[in-house]
Amino acid sequence: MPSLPYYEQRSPGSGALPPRAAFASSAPRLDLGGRWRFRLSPTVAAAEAHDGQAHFAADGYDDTGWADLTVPGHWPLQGHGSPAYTNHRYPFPVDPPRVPTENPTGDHRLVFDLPADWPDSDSGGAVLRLEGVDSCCRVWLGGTELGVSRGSRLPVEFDAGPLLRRTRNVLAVRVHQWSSGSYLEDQDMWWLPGIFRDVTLLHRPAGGVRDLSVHAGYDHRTGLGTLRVDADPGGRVTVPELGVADLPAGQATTVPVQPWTAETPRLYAGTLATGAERVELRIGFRTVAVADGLLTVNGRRILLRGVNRHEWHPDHGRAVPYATMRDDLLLMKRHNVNAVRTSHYPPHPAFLDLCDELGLWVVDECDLETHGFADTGWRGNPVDDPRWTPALLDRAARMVERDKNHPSVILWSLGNECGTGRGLGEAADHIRARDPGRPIHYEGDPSCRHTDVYSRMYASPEEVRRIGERTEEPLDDPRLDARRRALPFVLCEYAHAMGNGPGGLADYQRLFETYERCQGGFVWEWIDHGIRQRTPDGREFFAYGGDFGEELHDGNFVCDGLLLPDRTPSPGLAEFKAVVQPVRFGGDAGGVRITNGHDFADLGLLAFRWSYQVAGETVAEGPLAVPPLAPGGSAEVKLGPPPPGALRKAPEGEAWWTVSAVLAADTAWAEAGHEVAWAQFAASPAPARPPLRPTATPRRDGAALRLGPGTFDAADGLLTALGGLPVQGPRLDVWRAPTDNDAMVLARPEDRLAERWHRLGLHRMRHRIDEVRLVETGLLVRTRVAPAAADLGLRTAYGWTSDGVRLRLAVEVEPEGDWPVPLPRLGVRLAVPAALGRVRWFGGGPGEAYPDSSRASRIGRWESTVDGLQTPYVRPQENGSRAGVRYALLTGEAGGGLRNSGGLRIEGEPEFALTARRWTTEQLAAARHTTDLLPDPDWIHLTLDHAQHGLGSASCGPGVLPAYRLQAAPTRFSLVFGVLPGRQPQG
Ligand code: IPT
Repeated sequence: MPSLPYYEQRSPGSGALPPRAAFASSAPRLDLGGRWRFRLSPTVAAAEAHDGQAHFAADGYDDTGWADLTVPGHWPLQGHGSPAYTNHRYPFPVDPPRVPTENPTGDHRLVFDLPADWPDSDSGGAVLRLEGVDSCCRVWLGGTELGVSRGSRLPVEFDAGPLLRRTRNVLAVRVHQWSSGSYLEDQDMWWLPGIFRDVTLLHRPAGGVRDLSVHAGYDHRTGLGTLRVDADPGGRVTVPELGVADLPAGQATTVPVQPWTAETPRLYAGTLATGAERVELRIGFRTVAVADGLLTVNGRRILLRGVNRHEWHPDHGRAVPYATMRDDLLLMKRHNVNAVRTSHYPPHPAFLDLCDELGLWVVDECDLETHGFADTGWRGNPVDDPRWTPALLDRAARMVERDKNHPSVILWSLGNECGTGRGLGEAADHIRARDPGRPIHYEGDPSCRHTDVYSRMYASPEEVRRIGERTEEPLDDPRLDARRRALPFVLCEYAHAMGNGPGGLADYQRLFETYERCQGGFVWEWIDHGIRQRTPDGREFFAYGGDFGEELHDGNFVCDGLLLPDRTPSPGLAEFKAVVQPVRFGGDAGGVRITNGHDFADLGLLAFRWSYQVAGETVAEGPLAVPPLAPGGSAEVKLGPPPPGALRKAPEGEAWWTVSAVLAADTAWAEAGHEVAWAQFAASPAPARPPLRPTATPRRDGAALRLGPGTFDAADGLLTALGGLPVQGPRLDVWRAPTDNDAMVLARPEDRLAERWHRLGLHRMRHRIDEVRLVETGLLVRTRVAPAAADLGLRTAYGWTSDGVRLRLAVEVEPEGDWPVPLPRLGVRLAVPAALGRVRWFGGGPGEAYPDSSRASRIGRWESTVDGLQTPYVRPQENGSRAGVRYALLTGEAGGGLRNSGGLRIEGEPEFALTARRWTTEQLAAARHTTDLLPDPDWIHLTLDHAQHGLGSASCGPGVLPAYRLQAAPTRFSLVFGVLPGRQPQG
């Protein structure tokens, strides 16, 4: 067989300069991003056939027939070819290192002049730096080949000096979508080829800095920092703030410093100067260690409140604009995220600069994943085949060399989901030798033989507890077992945030705060990778796997983040923020115990406030004196007595204290007043409402029954009107549009709830009317609610009473038969006129809440619209439920015409959960994209729930924990309906 073409060779590439640190310097640089010329060929042969005529790298080549393309960018997102999504299956036959003949090949071309002030060639050379090309590139400058590179999310530099001209430099880059490197880059994400990160030309002055390593340790016992900058070829270091002047490279100095931590990201600006170049240093002093079984920074255990971040932008894919990277970090900081795992490749280098600056712990992960070999029994796995080891070492080196000077990076990760193999050991040895100052992470090898932390993904809370107690299942090898049992533990992925969820965050957090070995984790994942598209009539939606006609794909599994694709925080992020908040509130209204949950910062950066609400209205508020507690410290603070004005109001409604911690001063990531943490304490319960007195008597009126303001259909007992409002329903409802966490086929069989619900027929329950009877005090409707082909059912009685003004509905549910699955929900649904689009309620808000995701919901008076209550999960599913609702008012939106009534009032006895939509549950369940949901012109569909089943995170991980399951059981609940008076006609 002939030797393999360059793009199928296992080697890292050819022609590249040795890897080195990313740094900013005084030497001129030229950003080559912008409009390039572009030609796509369906195969490598087709691209090369073009070269037969005239090579596209040559000066004078006529590219007028080519398209324009923005670089950095992916060509499939600019109208050439299309994206494709698979989770771990390779979208081509597994025959390493061979790739398909259909190998989209993009030829890129740029002609550029040097700026007038670019130094002459006798003052030095130049390198061409490509920060990221997916997946294999071959590069020419001025018609001469510079080399070939693989390693999509890693930089490569070529010596450009000898080829540079003042004008008309022709840069030509041939990019192949598939290469041997594709086998090493099987991350769960879109396959998106292209030059997707910056391309720059760097002047390299003679006598300039080739590379440098900043060593800045911190000794927490002495408060001293030790700085040493190793540089090739040398130079002198100056850090004015520390009084360090002209320290020779390679020499250490020890000075008092403020340490760098994610909470206190103290950076010292400095320079490294040679005669020819000045390099900017941003020095953060910190020491990372694994000591006594704990991962420590500056001598203290840290708790990771992390997220996994893929690079994603709904229009630009992984070519993420700088402003977007910054927005990501601001959003993280504002939601109490303190750590990022750069899943599953080193991020754009500027992202790490921002992490240094704003303060995040970073697990920097190598661009390496061979997950698809799991589908072929791991046969031929590159990480266990020495022929691939040079490529593995090349990737490790390019990551470590580029990112070694970032204080934010505290762990190196060898990669993700590669199974096990010797190559990983060699990569770990290489990294350890090069940088002993950072522990090593890798999840895929349970023996932990190459790593310094024990890492797992999606372990259940029960298993995490055992690990916390160091009583986990032993490994077969006692020596490895003893070693692993002594390691600190992190969950590199947990709480799969796909669609509505994750549920159960608080249950994990409790473990992290109980067991010192459990040092937190990283939610999977930060953002949904939806691609922005439009319907033919111009409505925007987000596409996922399968939407581009892929023959193999994994659907919407690519949308499993805490942000929707346009970076709108999902309710899951609000939940995360509340669950991990770094200030803890315990006790009760009589005495609140406040604990500083930071690892390093005292509470001096926060200001505390209290407020007192009666029936959701704030009647008094003020500052709360809290001592500037050290990390871990706590103090009891007295609230109250309730302010005098409040007492007068108290009889009208339940009262709550709200305590909150806000930023005392502006920070780099939020303004003073930004709320970091809060809690509520009940001050007085809701005053007992007098029960509705059933004074109205029912009467028959032709085919209708009348009771107080209600008109019912005598045949089925359903309400048809309330006062002047047409109504349909209410009747028992147990169905919800399955969430991704309900529906995922990857889940364990017992957690595949949607499948089990469908099999039982919960989506097609029938209501048999057994009796519609007028009784002295009202109306009684007996029914049996059950699906075809099953002998189980829910005997359901509706008892209606009225005081002449309002209607009370008491529902009694009696399950019959053996219910093998939890119910999705238990409530009633009804339809009310479409004009009732404005919603006000007193209860949990402002966002949605479910039994195992309710920490972000606080008791108050809230207002929204029916449209505003919806969470547009990329694949439509159950959403938007407001929990703990004491009462809700539905009225006309401004301008919405309601003829006979002002609206509807629904009261809980004492509470219910409210969903209101412009479509039915069945329509919601059938929709594949948000644009499939078309508003019903006539009706708003309400579900008033007594209870819902939890969310869990079974789309990849544990299902709903027992405490949040909704088992069918005898249940009674009641609601009171009233009509709001309409506006009186004028004149
Ligand atoms: C895990 C992967 O590491 C991650 O990339 C993502 O695919 C996630 O699953 C699910 O969204 S691997 C899985 C076998 C747990």
